[in-house]
Amino acid sequence: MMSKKRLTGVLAAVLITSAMLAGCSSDNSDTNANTEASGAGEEQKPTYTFRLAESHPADYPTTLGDKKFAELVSQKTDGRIKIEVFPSAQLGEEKAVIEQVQLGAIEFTRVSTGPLAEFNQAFGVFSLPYIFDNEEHEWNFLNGPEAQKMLEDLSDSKFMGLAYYDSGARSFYTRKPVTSMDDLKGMKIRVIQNKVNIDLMSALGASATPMPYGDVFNALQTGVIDGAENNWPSYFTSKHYEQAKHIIVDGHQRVPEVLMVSQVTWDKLSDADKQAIKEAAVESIPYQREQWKKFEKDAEDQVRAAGVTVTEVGDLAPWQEAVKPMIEKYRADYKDVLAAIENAKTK
Ligand code: GTR
Repeated sequence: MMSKKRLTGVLAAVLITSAMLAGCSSDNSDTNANTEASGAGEEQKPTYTFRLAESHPADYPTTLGDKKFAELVSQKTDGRIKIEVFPSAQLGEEKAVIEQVQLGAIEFTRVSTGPLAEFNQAFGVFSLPYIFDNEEHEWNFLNGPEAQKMLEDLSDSKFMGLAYYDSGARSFYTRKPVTSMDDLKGMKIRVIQNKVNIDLMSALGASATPMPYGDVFNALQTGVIDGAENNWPSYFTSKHYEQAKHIIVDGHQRVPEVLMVSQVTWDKLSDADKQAIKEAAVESIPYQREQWKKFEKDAEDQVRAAGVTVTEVGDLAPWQEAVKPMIEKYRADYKDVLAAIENAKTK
């Protein structure tokens, strides 16, 4: 008789396989239909319907980028490759989605490089604080060869990185007023789960509480955490600003987003289809960045209008000083990439 453990394993394998087939099965029938319609002898190109998991709502700038990407893929493949965008974490929270993409059960996703760092250590560099001076510095680096190679090297973790998307800068927001770095001491701050974030919070004297994004609103409401951190658009759309009404704008991290595809899916595609998908991803970037700019401003205006207390940090030097030792701790791991980031500084 099969042991319970083994049976669970088999069931899991069956579920995964059927999920993978679900992504492509209708495609085979489409392909067959095409073959019949166009007659024998002509080379048939397969059709596909893929899913793209997105944690943000339908009108959020990353979701708009995803949709633009899907539209361009469809255009470039004469409608043969259809990518359906599932917003609002319908397919799960980021970490669970990344696992599913690794297995090929979900084909595409847009995720933050924050949770991705637990799957591909190189991406942890983006969680190091104050490494980018501003948006221009960040994008100089993202468009350069080292950051592009990181996308390709995602294949070591069973993904193919297609493009970076903008995500602005993250700042702290809390239930109780915080107007200086010292006020954060002893507070429980929700972070995206990764090693670097945990060290960052200790460096600031706070304690890191990792949890999925979708749980943060309740945790703020019930006081399980004292605060969290994010960019203006997420602070706004998640409604965290209703519970954590004090924001201190230190912009500690610029953690870009990544559009990526499962290696399992990627390996099934023809070179021409891979090319079309890559091009579509790259062409969707300017649109996403434009949407980001608009929405970021709008989100900030809206939370200010809602009466949130905003403290601008005039002098970042004490913050940067406080995190220096933790950055040094990671220097050996990220030596080359940190040098490339330094070189990408705009004069
Ligand atoms: C947002 C990011 C999400 C998610 C979230 C979080 O800025 O776009 O993908 O990572 O932060 O804090 O979990």
